[in-house]
Formats: sequence, C-alpha cells, structure tokens
Amino acid sequence: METILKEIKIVKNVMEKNNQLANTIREILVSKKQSMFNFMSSPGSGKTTLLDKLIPFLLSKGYKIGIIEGDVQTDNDAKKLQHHNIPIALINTSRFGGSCHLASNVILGAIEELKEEEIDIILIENVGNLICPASYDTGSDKNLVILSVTEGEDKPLKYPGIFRKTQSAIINKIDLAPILETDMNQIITNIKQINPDSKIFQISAKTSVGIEELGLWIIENHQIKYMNL
Ligand SMILES: Nc1nc2c(ncn2[C@@H]2O[C@H](COP(=O)(O)OP(=O)(O)OP(=O)(O)O)[C@@H](O)[C@H]2O)c(=O)[nH]1
Ligand SMILES: [Mg+2]
Repeated sequence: METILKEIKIVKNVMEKNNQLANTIREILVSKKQSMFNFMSSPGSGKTTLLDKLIPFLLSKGYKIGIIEGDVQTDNDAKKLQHHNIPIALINTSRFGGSCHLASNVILGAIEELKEEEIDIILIENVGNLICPASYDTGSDKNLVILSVTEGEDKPLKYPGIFRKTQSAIINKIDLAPILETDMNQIITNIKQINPDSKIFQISAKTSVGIEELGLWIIENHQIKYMNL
C-alpha cells in the first residue's frame, strides 16, 4: 500500500514539474511573440505529410515557421521537411529511454535550439501514438489530433483522452473515404460526443484539400494571441 502511494506521489511530481515547465515555455513564447501548435496522432495517420503541405501555405502568407520533429528513432521525417529550408529541431526520444511522447523539458531544449532563428509559428510533430502525448503539456497554444479515415470511425470513443484534451481534430486521408466506405458523419459524431468544442477539419494531406482552412485557423489563433500586445 505504501509503495503504491509513493508511486502515485512520484507520478504527481513528474506531472507537476512538466506543467510548470510548460508554463515557462508559454512565457518564453510570448516574450518572442511566437505561437506553438502541437500535432499528435497514431503512427502513419499523416502528420509529416500534412506538415509538408501546411508549411508552404503558412510561408506564402508571410509567416516564419520552425519545426520540432519528435520521433523515437530516425531522422526520416526531419529529412522529408528539409526542402522547405526552415529551422527544424529533431528530438529522438531513444536517446533518453525511447519515450512515447515529448515532455516539456525536451521541448524547452528544442526551442533553445531554434532560438537564433526568427520564427513566428512553431509546429510540433509529436511522437506517433494516441495515448501518452495527450498527458504531457508541451506549452503549446493549441493541441491538435489527427485521425485518418483508415483507422476506423470508433477511435475517438476508444481513445477519448486525446480527443478531450485537443482543441482541434483533423480527419485526414479523406481521399480514401469513398474506397473504405467510411462513415464521415459517424466520425464527426464520435468526436463531438467526446469534445463538443473541438474544431474539426476534413483534410487530404495527399491532395491538399482542407490545408488552406487549417492554415487560416492557425494564423487566426496566432493573430488573436498578439492582438492586444
Ligand atoms: N491517401 C492518402 N495518403 C496519405 C495522406 N496523408 C498521408 N498519407 C500517406 O500515409 C503514410 C503515412 O504518412 P506520414 O505523413 O508519414 O504519417 P505520420 O503520422 O507522420 O507517421 P509517423 O511519423 O510514423 O507517426 C504515407 O505513405 C503518406 O503518403 C492522405 O491524405 N491521403
Ligand atoms: Mg511523421
């Protein structure tokens, strides 16, 4: 019993420390007039492909973009985004135990790596999975979850935590919906059941459908943050 209580206390301390550091990150972002958006999803649902389309849209609107690329192993995704010629901080969590998420201490390190660069908006590609990343506040202004149609309509109900904690849910790979006979209304109903306030985007990162709408939402949130400063 005592061991369990001790473990609960340790977990509580870890989460408190993470949250304190996330607040520090928020202060740093404000001091630099930056915004940060955290993209989470299961492996393969299209985070990198989506960022690859979103980056040029944001650049075309005059915003300077920085990327924090989180992966357990490899620099594959960082390499895929390299051609945009923007600063990218790569975090391989295998260097510290292969964590399945990005905690605020590693995000702080990545932000420091990006500090010499002029950046307005930082986009985080979190480690691919639907569970741990949702528990760790990264100091981001908005958190987004991507669910691709290949994963099944029921995922918001099976992994409610991440849908509850995100301000936006992106349904990706909609180009495949007719082939898979996906019930789009059912996915939307399931997301809304868990989080009625979630802003839902329907996107095909492959064909770029919906990228503009998402980009404008990101810009709008960035502008609102600094409207009165
Ligand atoms: N048809 C279709 N394929 C897509 C779409 N978005 C991504 N893909 C494909 O899905 C596969 C995985 O995409 P990634 O962008 O690597 O996914 P990810 O979420 O970054 O994967 P991890 O970083 O490994 O978690 C690739 O083969 C992409 O080409 C889409 O909108 N439509
Ligand atoms: Mg990726």
